[in-house]
This record gives sequence, structure tokens and C-alpha cells, in this order.
Amino acid sequence: MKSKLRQCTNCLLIKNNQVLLALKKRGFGAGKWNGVGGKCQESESIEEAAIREAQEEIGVTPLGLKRVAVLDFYFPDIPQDQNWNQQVIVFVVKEWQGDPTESEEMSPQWFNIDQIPYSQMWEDDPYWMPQVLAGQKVRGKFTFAGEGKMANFYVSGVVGSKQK
Ligand code: 6OG
Repeated sequence: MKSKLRQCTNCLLIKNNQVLLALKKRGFGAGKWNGVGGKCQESESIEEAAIREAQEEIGVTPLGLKRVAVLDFYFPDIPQDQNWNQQVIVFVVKEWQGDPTESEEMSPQWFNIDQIPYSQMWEDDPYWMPQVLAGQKVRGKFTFAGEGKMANFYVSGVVGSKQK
């Protein structure tokens, strides 16, 4: 039987046509720009996890979370016990407390919505982030070959494969 994917959060702060991304400094996805977030613990709701992770990673407390995407990621080449398979719940945040601040894990920076550094991000991001930033909701499923080459994807009705 297929096991349930573990859940993770990812928050995109948005203000004045800009989105806040953060450079991951260590661990899974190191060297890539991404929204802020991480693993949901058993004792908390996904929203509580999103708030805690934003506080830990960039010192910001989201005051409103809008759930905008549910993304499943599969890494069939990575041993299951390394836990890379995950479901990421993406939230857009338009109000928060605190100023984005660098932590040991992430270094935040504002980007214009039309200047997102996709070449330095996970390969799935251009397939769902533009829709989310345009105000749409997205359901996506992505399969990666090896540690980070996207092989197949499904995004809200669009199915494709990518060969590199
Ligand atoms: P930690 O495991 O370090 O949190 N995440 C992904 N984000 C994007 N854009 N693409 C992916 O494609 C991702 N896989 C995971 C979820 C990891 C953070 O990275 C997100 C979390 O916000 C594979 O605690």
C-alpha cells in the first residue's frame, strides 16, 4: 500500500508586486531560492507549522495564510528512509509582523514578480509559481530523477514530461 506523504509548508510573502524568496543555506535544497517553510510536526496543524517555520527561518509571523497550492513531490531514486517524498502546502501571505531577517538556515530577499530567479530554484517552480502569483490555485504532482532533475509532472490538468 502507498504510504501517506509527509507534509511540509511553503510560504510566499507578497507586497507591491514583489515576492519574498529566501536562499536555503543548508540541508535539503541548499543553494536554491524558495519560499520559507519546512516539515509539519505531528502535534501541530499545517497552518501552525507554516507560522512556526516563518518565525524560525526569517523572523516573521504571518497574520493571514491563504492556501494556494498543494504539490506532491516524488523522488523514486532516493531511498525511502531519507524521506525526500513529500507534499508541500503553499500559502500566500500578505500581512505579517516583523521584518524578514537572515537566519542560520535562510537568507531572504525581495524579487519583482517578473524577475524570479527560476534558474536557481527547484525545477518544478516555473510550472506552478507563475499561476499562484497570478492568483490561481494549483494542484501539482512532480517526479524527479536522481536528486533534482524533474522527469514528469501534472499541474491542474496539464500532464507533461521533461527530458534533459
Ligand atoms: P526542510 O525539509 O528543509 O524544508 N520543498 C520544495 N519547494 C519547491 N519549490 N520545490 C520542491 O521540489 C520542494 N521540495 C520541498 C518544502 C524544505 C522546504 O522546501 C520545500 C519546504 O518549504 C522538490 O525543513
